[in-house]
Amino acid sequence: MRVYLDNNATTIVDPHVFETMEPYFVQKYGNPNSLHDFASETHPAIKQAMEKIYAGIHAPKEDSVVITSCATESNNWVLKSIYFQYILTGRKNHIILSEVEHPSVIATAKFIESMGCRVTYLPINSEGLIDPQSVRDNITDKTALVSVMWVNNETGAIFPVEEIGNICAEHKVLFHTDAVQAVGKLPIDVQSFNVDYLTMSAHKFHGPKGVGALYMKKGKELLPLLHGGSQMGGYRSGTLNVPGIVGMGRAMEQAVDALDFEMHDIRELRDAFEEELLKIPDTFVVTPREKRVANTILISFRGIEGESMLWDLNREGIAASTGSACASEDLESNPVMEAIGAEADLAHTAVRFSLSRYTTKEELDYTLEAVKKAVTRLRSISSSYAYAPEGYKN
Ligand code: 7TS
Repeated sequence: MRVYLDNNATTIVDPHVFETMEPYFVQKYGNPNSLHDFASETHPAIKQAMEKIYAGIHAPKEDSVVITSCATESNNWVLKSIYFQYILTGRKNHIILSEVEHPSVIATAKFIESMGCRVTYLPINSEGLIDPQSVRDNITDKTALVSVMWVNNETGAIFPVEEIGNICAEHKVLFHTDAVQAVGKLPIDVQSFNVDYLTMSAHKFHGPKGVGALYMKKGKELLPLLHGGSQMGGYRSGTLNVPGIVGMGRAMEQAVDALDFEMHDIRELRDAFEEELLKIPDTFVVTPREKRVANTILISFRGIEGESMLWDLNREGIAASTGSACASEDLESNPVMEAIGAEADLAHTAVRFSLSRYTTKEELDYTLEAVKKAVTRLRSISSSYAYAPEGYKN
């Protein structure tokens, strides 16, 4: 059996999405900006796809949704443009983020920090959550931007973006949220709370890789990301990725349609699986279930390196993760485990299982047995587990 439980890293392309994209490679391949029928026959599909993306986040027509190549690009754009518009010009000198943002936000913040911007990294508490009050406490009249993700990719924790957005509005500070892990898992309505910029990525909700987007509120426009032609309103020039846009639109539509299923049926599957995992002695999960999206489990198995567990599971055909794939090659401990202050030996024990609407109970039953087998094998050879003091093991 092959089981894919790394859906926070990427998802399978929904076959309907693939079908919708297919004609735009070999049949309708015109450049949408050209002046002939090869071009104009792509226009209805692009228009429809953009309407679906707007509808999926309830964006009003006057606001912009700019298609990018990925969430990393959207996140880089927001922070770097804010640097050019507000920091470099001396109007402001400060931005605020959570300390567990995706590396595409953290690394960009470090870069603009090296160029003279002050950056505050807000801590998370022992449940992996953010206190909105900490945003209020750190805002000054020189703060240009607050950037806090909607859902954490490691734990699945839902951050209080509504409260944070309102605090930003009160203080006239711009607010960006990386909603990559929220699309398709929570209802998104950019008109229901204060948000100026919102990042998305199609491959996290059964769309194609290489297509992302940035929502941008009217009146809060960033500088153009790529100068050139007039594509994407001049904000991101370059020939449109027609199949990608068409695919993202269809994926967004399906994500909205499947939302109830994701929020309820997947939650039931996840909860039952998690309860069984937690019956294994010396295991724990950071964020309480009701404060998480329905698909994610970040679980620690005391005495077992996360990478060893992945190795054993992979041999059984099961794909899981120790955290963000973007950071997993350097064998660093999970950033969230570090941020909550987990002891060094525990910080390396986290394993992330992330489900999707394609996950079945049979796959989870199979995975549970494989995890139990791996725990027995790995603990029998674990020096840290074997030498644990009395009372250390329940
Ligand atoms: N933001 C968040 C919250 C993410 O989870 C990711 C990818 C990105 C941005 C980057 O997205 P991309 O479109 O540029 O690829 N996160 C993960 C992960 O958790 N494991 O692998 C990739």
